[in-house]
Amino acid sequence: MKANTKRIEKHIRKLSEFTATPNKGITRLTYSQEDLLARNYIKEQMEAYGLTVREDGLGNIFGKLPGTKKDAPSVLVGSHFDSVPNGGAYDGAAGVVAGLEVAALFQENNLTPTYPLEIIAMVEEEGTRFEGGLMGSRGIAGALGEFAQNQIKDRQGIIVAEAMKNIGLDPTKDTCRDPKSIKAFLEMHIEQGPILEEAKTPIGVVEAIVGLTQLEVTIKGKAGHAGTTPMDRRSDALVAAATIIAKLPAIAMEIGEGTVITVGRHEVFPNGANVIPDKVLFSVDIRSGKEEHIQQAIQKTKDVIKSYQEQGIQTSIEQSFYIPPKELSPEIRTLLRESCNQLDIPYLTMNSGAGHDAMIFSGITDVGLIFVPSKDGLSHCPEEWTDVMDLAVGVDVLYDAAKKLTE
Ligand code: HGY
Ligand code: MN
Ligand code: MN
Repeated sequence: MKANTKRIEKHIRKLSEFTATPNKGITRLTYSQEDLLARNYIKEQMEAYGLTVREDGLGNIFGKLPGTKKDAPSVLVGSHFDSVPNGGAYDGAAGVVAGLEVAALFQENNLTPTYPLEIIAMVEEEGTRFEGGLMGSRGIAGALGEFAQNQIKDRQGIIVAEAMKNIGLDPTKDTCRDPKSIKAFLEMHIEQGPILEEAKTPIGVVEAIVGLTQLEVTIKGKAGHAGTTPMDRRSDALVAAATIIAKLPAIAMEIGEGTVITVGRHEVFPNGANVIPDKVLFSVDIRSGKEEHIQQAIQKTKDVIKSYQEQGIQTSIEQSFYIPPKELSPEIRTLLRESCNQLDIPYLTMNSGAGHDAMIFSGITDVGLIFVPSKDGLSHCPEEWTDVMDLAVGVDVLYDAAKKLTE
């Protein structure tokens, strides 16, 4: 084993200290004080490993080890460092830590690459603060509007640029990378499911990532007194929303083949116990491995919502983003399988039901994604856990692949 488990453990432990909910998992919102503490730690470690550090116009962090080949494209290795509310210590962080450890191994072995190595820690993959998610990688890939920092806002109406300045970041810096400046992107991520653990296999080589979309649904009714309004004279937005939401799982089950539909976030207004709700906002997260299945699920979901015609209820739907299913680079998948074989590390090939920054990068460069096991398949919760030995095995594969891609 080449990776240093002590260093890996230290980085995971330190990053997990930067949370707004220390008693209930990791809550690290982009551009929060917790982001700032994590960012400073990551930059410090990048400098300690001999990297030249910079932040772009969204606050993505890059640590570069120059190569000998002039103006050559870089091999990027990393993941995201934001979290879901009350999430776990490994989602995203494991991939950033793996990148740091790859840099440490390059330094320890005095490796000077031909192609530059860039370790990357990205913002806002989860979409917990700014809707849509994958914001950091979409910015790098040029998939956000030119003035995104002044247009994208959080649910308190704070724009990205303002939130960035609040922690000392400069939103006017360049963000979009010329695809010709990137040779490949490698990401290690926890599986967030049970497959590797049940197969007692340390590595998953990901072949494709599901397509996903998120709808933002608004249900409008009429506020009223809970005590004096007869049941047959109500336009209760929450009853309407609940009736609609209860019909959505059947759509996914009917389409099948791994199609999933989740209502993860909802807000009730005015949210008073003795007031009939007049507005409900809720999210609908739809995923499937096949594009036609996602389109079917979107259409059926919209039909269910529009078919709700109770008196005084109005519905509206916005699609916050759509990313088609992505097959990852066959060449890099072969390279990763070869690394596993040469290191005598068992692996499985598999697809990803979770979205990842890798799917955005696959639109502009060759991408490789490896999974390491999640205990009990749990993720997006405080119980999320991956053994440090599994993290270290993943780093060994990543390090071998990064050496080959940069030589
Ligand atoms: O939602 C996802 O699949 C990822 O964790 N952002
Ligand atoms: Mn996640
Ligand atoms: Mn993630």
